[in-house]
Amino acid sequence: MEYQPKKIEAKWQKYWEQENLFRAEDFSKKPKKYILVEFPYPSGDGLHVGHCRSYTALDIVARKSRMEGFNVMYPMGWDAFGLPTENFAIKTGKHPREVTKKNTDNFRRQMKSLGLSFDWTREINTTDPEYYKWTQWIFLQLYKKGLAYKEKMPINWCKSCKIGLANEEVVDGKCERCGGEVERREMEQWMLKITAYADKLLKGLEKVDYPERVKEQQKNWIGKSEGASVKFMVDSFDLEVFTTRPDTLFGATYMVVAPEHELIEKLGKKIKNLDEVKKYIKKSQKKSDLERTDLAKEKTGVELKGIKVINPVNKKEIPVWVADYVLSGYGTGAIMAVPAHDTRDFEFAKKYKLEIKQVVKGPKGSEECFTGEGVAINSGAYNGLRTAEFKKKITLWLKEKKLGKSAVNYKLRDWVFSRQHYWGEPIPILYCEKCGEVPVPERDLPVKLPEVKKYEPTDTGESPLANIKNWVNTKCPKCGGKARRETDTMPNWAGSSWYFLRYTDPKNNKVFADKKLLKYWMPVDIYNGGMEHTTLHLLYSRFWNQFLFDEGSVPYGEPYAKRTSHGMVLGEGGIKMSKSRGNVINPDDVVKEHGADTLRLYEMFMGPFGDAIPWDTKGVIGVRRFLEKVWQLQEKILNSKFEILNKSKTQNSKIQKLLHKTIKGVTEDIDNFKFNTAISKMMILVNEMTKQKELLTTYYSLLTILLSPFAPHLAEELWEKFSLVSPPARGGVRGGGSIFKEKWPVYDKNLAKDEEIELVVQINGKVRDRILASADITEDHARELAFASEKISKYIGGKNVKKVIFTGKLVNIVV
Ligand code: ANZ
Ligand code: ZN
Repeated sequence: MEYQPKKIEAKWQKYWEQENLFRAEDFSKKPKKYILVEFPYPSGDGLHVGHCRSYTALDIVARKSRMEGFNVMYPMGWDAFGLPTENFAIKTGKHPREVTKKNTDNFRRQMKSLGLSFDWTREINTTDPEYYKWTQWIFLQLYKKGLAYKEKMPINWCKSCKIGLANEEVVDGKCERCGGEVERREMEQWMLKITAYADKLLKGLEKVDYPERVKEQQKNWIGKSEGASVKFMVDSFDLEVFTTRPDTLFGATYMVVAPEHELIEKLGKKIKNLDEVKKYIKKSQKKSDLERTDLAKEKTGVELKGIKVINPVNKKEIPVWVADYVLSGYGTGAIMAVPAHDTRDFEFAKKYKLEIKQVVKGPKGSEECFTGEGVAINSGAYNGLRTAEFKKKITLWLKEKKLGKSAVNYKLRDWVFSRQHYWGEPIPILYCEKCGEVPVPERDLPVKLPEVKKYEPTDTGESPLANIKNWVNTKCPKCGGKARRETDTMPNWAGSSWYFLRYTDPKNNKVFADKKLLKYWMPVDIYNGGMEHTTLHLLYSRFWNQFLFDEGSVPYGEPYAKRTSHGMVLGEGGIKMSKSRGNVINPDDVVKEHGADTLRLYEMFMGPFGDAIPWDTKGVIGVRRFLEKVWQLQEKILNSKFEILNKSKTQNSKIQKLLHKTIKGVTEDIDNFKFNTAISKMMILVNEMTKQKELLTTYYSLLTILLSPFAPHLAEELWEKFSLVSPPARGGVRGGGSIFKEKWPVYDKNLAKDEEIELVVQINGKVRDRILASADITEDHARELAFASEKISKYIGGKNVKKVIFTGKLVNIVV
């Protein structure tokens, strides 16, 4: 009897589809569970084994949840706008729509071949006009509330992609997509005011169940800083700075302005070394923000000769420098430098021999540049105050004297929302010769992408849409006069910012989703995705959902109740999988050779779910053997055709106990996303079963159910074969047909309990202590317990331990 995954898998995939087994039912009486994985960008390369890891894990959770009585929604769709498809279209002349169709067909085929239990009736595609109509609609709502606006922005311009990149799309000064060089360019861009939601996005984190590292990253990304703004006087000009440490004002020995700061132009005539300053500014404009703030890089700057400012607390004159470690886009673009207590200023002051004045006393042995909190010194009347109190007092004083006030700053920037590309959602705005900027009326949505012959972006930086005159030129909905369409499209983050809402009501053409359905299905109960999406997609989509909540369009402020994250699947040897390295594992090949169940099980067994793990072909084979072992257990059932409970009772009691322990373990492990240990527990059980001469069908059926979320095809096949001859797993009536209509087994507490023994501890053969321990205690653990005993350590005293003997129930220590 041979295990033939190919035959089995095709059979059951067909059956599940025919039976519509995984359809989520709107308004079912059962409790709902909305399980979501990040939908993929359907690239031409097909599914990555990294995708499979995420989808399989949540498939396990979905299948188990259904068996536990939940009405599960586990949907899938395509985040299909994006550059690779457009670039491919440019190369081949094929329409991005065709390319997308081909790629999504391939992705869908691959997912089905893995036996993933998606509800395919809810499939969505962000490039479908019926979908992006609503993406445009949400944009219009943001626009009406002043949260979408146009601004001239220095943007990161990728020369080879000819596209403006958001800061987060620039990695190490290079384009995230093509690795090409990025320069700064000023361009009019659509912006979304995510900064207006900074506080809400922070607050919302308190209510959700996200991993601590995800919360931490979002908090840091939002980067809320509380401090004060302070005015320093230069001539008639106020130089305003933002500081988190107003208590160090007495230690400000110089000022720094960013190269872009208006002061330089305003006071240009007074700057004696203006040429030198201008040269410096030019040089620093070539650097990215990242390079400029890189702590490891040496700081540079030039003094603005001839200019002095006055420190408002002690009326002392101090010099002003321009240096690019101060960013124009943060705070006020100027700082007071306190070299004694700020590392960057310290480094700079050392280099240029500027005054360093200590104003905070730290604990004994503090570093030369002490950045912590302490007690004020050299600060006039404030001496002796602790940092927190000093901050409060000086902020009050600044306010009284109209020299400053308390201030809050965020690292978070508004979201650059324009792309000069074809394959994205057109931004639904018109420019009328008379009325100016006019939003497209909602009744005219969607603004569909026109057919074009060429997808190349233009060299002027305009979108290829700009060349399609009969699309661009249109009538103004307000006055009927001549108008032009906006030719920028949305970034590929747009469609994914609300797709979780659309799944609840994917075909609605009156609203983006029905309110009652949103109320029933939302929030997403578990959302799994990559850590790399923490600060972009996860934050963007929380922003849109919170905005729609404020608009009364969705019922809950936070879209995701719980977030989980899978680790990357690396290439063999631990390096990243990539085409150029030739180490990409194609899931199709693994399915062909070993079957989908092996691939699924392997990806879950490879290591802890959250860790990055290298692919290991030997591990795949090991898992395949395990499935074969499970398959072979059938023979033991055939032996026990005349299953008489009494007869089998004694010989199976060990199995029975282990089985209940395994049910408990697997149930808890799945709940805790410990898929690898769930599998090892099943492996232990199967090993024990293999040792038996015969096996009760009841026990085999229970094993089959436990394994079913992991290896669903094999489980269905075995279930079909054996559940008929066996009494139903829990003594009830058979669900009929699929194993996935069965109930998830409940363990017997008494049977699942670890049996305890009295571990006898001897010293030189004499019993000195007895310790309660688990019956299957390991040697290491037994030794640990023995040496931790107070009685024993008293007997050992300072003596040398020569030998430790362990027999399972006894530890003998020879001294
Ligand atoms: C004086 C001072 C003394 C500062 C001290 C710190 C420590 P976060 O937490 O990042 O908000 N800063 C302000 N604007 C800046 C800009 N545009 N570019 C670079 N640095 C800037 O840090 C705020 C602190 O970073 C501010 O507080 C300022 O330095 C600096 F012992 O002011 B501090
Ligand atoms: Zn008009």
